[in-house]
Amino acid sequence: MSHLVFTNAIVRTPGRSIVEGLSNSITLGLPNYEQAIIQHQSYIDALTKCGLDVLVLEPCEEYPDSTFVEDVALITPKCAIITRPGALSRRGEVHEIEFVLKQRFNNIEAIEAPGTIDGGDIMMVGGHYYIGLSERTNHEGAKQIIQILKKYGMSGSTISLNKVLHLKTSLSYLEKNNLVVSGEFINDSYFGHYNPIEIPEKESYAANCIWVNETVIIPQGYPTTKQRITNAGYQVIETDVSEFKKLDGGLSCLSLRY
Ligand code: CIR
Repeated sequence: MSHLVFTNAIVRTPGRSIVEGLSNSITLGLPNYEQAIIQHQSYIDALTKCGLDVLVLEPCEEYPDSTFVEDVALITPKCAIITRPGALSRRGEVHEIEFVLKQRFNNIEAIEAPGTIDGGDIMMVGGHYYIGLSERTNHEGAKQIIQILKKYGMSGSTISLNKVLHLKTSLSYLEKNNLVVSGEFINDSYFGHYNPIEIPEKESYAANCIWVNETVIIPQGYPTTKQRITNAGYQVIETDVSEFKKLDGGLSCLSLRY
C-alpha cells in the first residue's frame, strides 16, 4: 500500500459568473457554466478516488475566478498562508478562503501589500518551495513568503518566468524526483537535477497535472502526456477540464491539497 501524503482537498464550485473570469485566450471562447459544473464534479470524483476527503465550498458569484482556489492560499504541513493575488479582480477572494482556513489551521499567515503572489506560482518539493516571479507574483510577495517558510523551518527560492501565466502552468512535481517540464523549462539547468518528463508543445496544457498519492491526475485528451507519465510508473486518471482551460486554469488551480 502506498504512503498517503495528502488526505484533504478544498475546492470551490464555479459560479455562473465564471464566464467573466480572466482569460488570455482569444481562440477558445467563453466557458459554458453547465459544462463547468459537470467537469468540476468529475474533478472532485478524481480527487476522492485518490483517497482525499474533499471540502466543497459554495460558489462565490462576486469573484468569477474564485473556483481557482489554489491561487489564494498555500497550505504547508506547518502553516497555511493566505496569498495576495496579483490580479486586482481576484484580491477579495482571500477573505472568502481566510474564513475557511481559520477553522482548520492553527498557524495562519498572510502576504501583505505591496507583495503579490498567486498560489499557482508556488511549487512544493518536500520542504522547499519554488516561486515563479510572474505578472502576478512580485519580488516582495516572494520575499515575504520565503520569510514565512523559514520561520517554520522550510525554504523557498525564486525563478523568473518569461512566457507562461504561472510557474505550474509549465511544471509539475510528481515526487520521487520526477518533474514534468514543458515550454521554457525544457532543458533549464535550474531544474537539471530532476528527472524530466518532457511534454511536447502541442500538449503543453497538460504540463499542469497533479500528483495525489501515487496517482497523477491529468487533463483529458493528451495522449503523449498520458503515455509518458504512465511510463514513469504512475497510475493516471484523466479528467476533462476544457471549460477551465478557457480561463487559463489548469488542474492544480482547482484545489488546495494537504
Ligand atoms: C486567472 O487568470 O487568474 C484565472 N483565470 C486562472 C487562474 C489559474 N490558476 C492557476 O494556474 N493556478
